[in-house]
Amino acid sequence: MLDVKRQIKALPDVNYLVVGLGLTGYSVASFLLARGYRCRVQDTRELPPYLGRLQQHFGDVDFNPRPLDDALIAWADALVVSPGLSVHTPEIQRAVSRGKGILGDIELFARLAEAPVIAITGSNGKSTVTTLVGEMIRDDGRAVAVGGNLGRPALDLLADNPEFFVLELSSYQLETTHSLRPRVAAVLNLCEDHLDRYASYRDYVDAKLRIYRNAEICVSNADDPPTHHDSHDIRFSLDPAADAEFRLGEDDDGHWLGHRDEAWVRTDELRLSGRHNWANGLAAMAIAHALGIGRDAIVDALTGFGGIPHRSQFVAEIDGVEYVNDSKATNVGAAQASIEGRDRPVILIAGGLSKGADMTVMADALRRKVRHVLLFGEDASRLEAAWQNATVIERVRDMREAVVRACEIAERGDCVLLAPACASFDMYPKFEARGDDFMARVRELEHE
Ligand code: UMA
Ligand code: ADP
Repeated sequence: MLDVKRQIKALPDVNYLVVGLGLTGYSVASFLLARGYRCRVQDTRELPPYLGRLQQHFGDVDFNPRPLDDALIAWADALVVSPGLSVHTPEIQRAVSRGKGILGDIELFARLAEAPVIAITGSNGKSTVTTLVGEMIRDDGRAVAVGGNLGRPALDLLADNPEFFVLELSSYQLETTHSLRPRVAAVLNLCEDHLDRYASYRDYVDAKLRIYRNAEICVSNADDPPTHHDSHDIRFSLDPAADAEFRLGEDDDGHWLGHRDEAWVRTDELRLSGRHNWANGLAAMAIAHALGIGRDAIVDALTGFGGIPHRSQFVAEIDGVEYVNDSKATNVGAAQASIEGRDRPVILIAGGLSKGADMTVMADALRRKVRHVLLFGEDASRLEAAWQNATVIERVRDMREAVVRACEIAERGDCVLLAPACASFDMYPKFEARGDDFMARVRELEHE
């Protein structure tokens, strides 16, 4: 049994059915069981990833490896649904029609959190901006807990009792959240993603924009109007001429990121590469400034931050060819930004599950910057059809063949970039495993 000394605010004393036993389900079930709430757990999988660990901590857990049926729904007062499951499934809709509460881990967190919450969403850049804001707060000497869709699940952060919580939130998590009142809420950008789960792009955007409900301060992207909330938003922009509080500036020496006309940091002082990361830097500056974090801490964090693994991660330079792992570029917007961010001609490795997105929007970037595309994975033929007139396309079997072919094709001065524009689940358990595979294959080249 976990030792929970500090009693965090109480939740209603009702029957909780934890739906799904991945990382979120584990965090919710542990939280509830450790505090003595009545809790049952359901998952369609016989052996979901966190069952063993839950049993190890709590002994005889009431685990139900079967579909969400009427008996379970009848027992429950509230269903705490994992983000990987759509609330639009007939089973969950049956629970809704029976008056059961449907919530997610972020909803439980929102009811319990006592410190201000900074909530960050968007199609891309969430993890980078969330991590950067955490670093800025830390560099200002304040206690901060960072997590959500990235790293530690939100409920695990409560025990830290910090001065600020910084949460990365996905559209899935926002759908089941009602009580969040963020001190600052940010939507970084919007592009097509997760259309395998939403009936329309509008539904996906609406789920993201829920983050602004009851927020004290809203931060949006001046260059991406669908992210806007209202005229009181604090905005950031990559357009030097924009009327944005935090913006990119330009002078004879190059570019800078700053507040209105004040240059705070020159882009050549940043360790992060690519214009998309300038936008991420500006977003983090806007959020931290809104919280009252000092300029020195903001600038120190920006210049010290080397990025997160699997996001435009430099792997090696072999015979004048650079190899970059951007396995986290799992949608069209991310892959496009990743390609645009390279200053060399690109040999692109892409493919996987395209999640119903329109792949043709990337054709222009491919035409301008990509010499050759190596494609594999379940939706390779969809991508090939969308990109066939843009550049040279070649199909390969797997990552090993992709890296070997890329090495044969690449010329000194090129960049071999893994930016798949797709999810990895057709061939890997997660995007990190795909990135690790790429890096391992590149290391094999180094030893040849
Ligand atoms: N599943 C079943 N049967 C079940 C329950 C789940 O087959 O009964 C499947 C789901 O369909 C899904 C998988 O199990 O394919 C995992 O689902 P989950 O909800 O259990 O996932 P968690 O392990 O809890 O991880 C989730 C987030 N995953 C998703 O939203 C899909 C993680 O984000 C997040 O880090 C974690 O909670 C902690 O908050 C990952 C992600 O891919 C990185 N997020 C998407 C993204 O960033 O684009 C939204
Ligand atoms: P998320 O958590 O939203 O997936 P990450 O910070 O992990 O975002 O970045 C994932 C990938 O998205 C990066 O590797 C890069 O390819 C792309 N990306 C990052 N920031 C941006 C941005 N501001 N605009 C477009 N694409 C971006």
